[in-house]
Amino acid sequence: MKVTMVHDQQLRWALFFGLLLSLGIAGCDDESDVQGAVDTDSSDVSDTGAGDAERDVADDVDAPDIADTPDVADTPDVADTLDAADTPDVADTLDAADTADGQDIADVSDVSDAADAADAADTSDAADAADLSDATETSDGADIVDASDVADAGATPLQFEMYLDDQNVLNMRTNLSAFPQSCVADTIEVSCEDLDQDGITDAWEQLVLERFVPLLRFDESEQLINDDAAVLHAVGRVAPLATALFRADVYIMLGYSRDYGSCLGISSHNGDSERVALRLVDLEGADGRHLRIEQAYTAAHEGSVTDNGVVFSGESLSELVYDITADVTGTRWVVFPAADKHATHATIERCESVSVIPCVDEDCAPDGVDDPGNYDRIPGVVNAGEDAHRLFDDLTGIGFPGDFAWTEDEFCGGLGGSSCSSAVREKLLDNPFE
Ligand SMILES: [Ca+2]
Ligand SMILES: [Ca+2]
Ligand SMILES: [Ca+2]
Ligand SMILES: [Ca+2]
Repeated sequence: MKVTMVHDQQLRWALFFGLLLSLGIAGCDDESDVQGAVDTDSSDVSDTGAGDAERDVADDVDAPDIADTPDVADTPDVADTLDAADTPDVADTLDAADTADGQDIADVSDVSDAADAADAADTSDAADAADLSDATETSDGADIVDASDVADAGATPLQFEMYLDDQNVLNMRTNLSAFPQSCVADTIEVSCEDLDQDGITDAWEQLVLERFVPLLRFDESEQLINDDAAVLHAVGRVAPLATALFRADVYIMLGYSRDYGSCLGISSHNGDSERVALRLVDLEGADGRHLRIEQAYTAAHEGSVTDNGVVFSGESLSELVYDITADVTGTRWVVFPAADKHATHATIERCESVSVIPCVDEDCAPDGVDDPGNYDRIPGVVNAGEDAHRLFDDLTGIGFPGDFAWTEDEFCGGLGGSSCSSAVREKLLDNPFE
């Protein structure tokens, strides 16, 4: 199928560039034309799909939902509405609106407020875990209102904090251990289950996915912005590494219902599986409670001759872009998907410097618009688990009916068809750091 598709695309491009040449437009050598034309998202499709159904067993087990139960009795959640407009540490001011909470006002180090603020922005299940941090006001012993969270009593609320260190690298601190035994011993108010059986707590995996999934800052010409039918959702995988220091690799497939193509849509296709990946390290060597980005990968035309994927590590990590205002969690990684094609770039400069050749060039970031915030998206993200023990496979629930996380079939963005994009599983399994 790949061969057929490439031929089709080459034919289309040949026709297209024949048109360009006939119009007297020069400056592109044939080789790069073809390179640009071969859509990199194409995938080998050899899987018949057999066996997928039986592996769907875990689909209904949505681990982080377990955390929902205590939330029901968590009446002070109402205060989250007030926290919604907050950037993290400013949130304490809003605690003043939490009537009995006056003593919190001066507490500028209240980590849990960052978590409260996060609740408003979250749409996915991990947010429910974060909701538990409503009870974390226990860190402010004087917090009377949150004492009403007695329904949650007996366990320690989940806490986390995202921040940049002095080298402009993103860190996360949390009281949730990556290891189930510690999770249980610490009586953190989340499920300590490890249903994908990789040795680390699934709630920790979900927390990591939710907080490290990047904000996507789109170009002003990006078609999905005004496409009501567009679906954007991420599928992730978190896998621990066996190293002296605690490390984990985070794979995040950025799923789009469509690649709109470049040059009048000539290379468009259903389904667009892009991705980023991170290697996180616990510099304290402990158990994932103080994570720092050690390496980052942004994929662009992955696996093609025009592969512009970049691995950032060491000093180059400081190139990564963050936003401390667009997201109420405080600090979030920002990447720049190329207009309509969605190749993911770490910086605007890297995107715009891909090429100056028409139809191969790429454009990023909203320029000259009145409402740049309208071009920001933070995708929801589900944890696919591990191949041998899948947590999420059928992607219908996130807007991609007919697509699966773990199949070898190509990803068609819920729209069906053929000549779509690389299988999601490739994005979850291929390690860009090794
Ligand atoms: Ca796990
Ligand atoms: Ca995992
Ligand atoms: Ca694409
Ligand atoms: Ca732009």
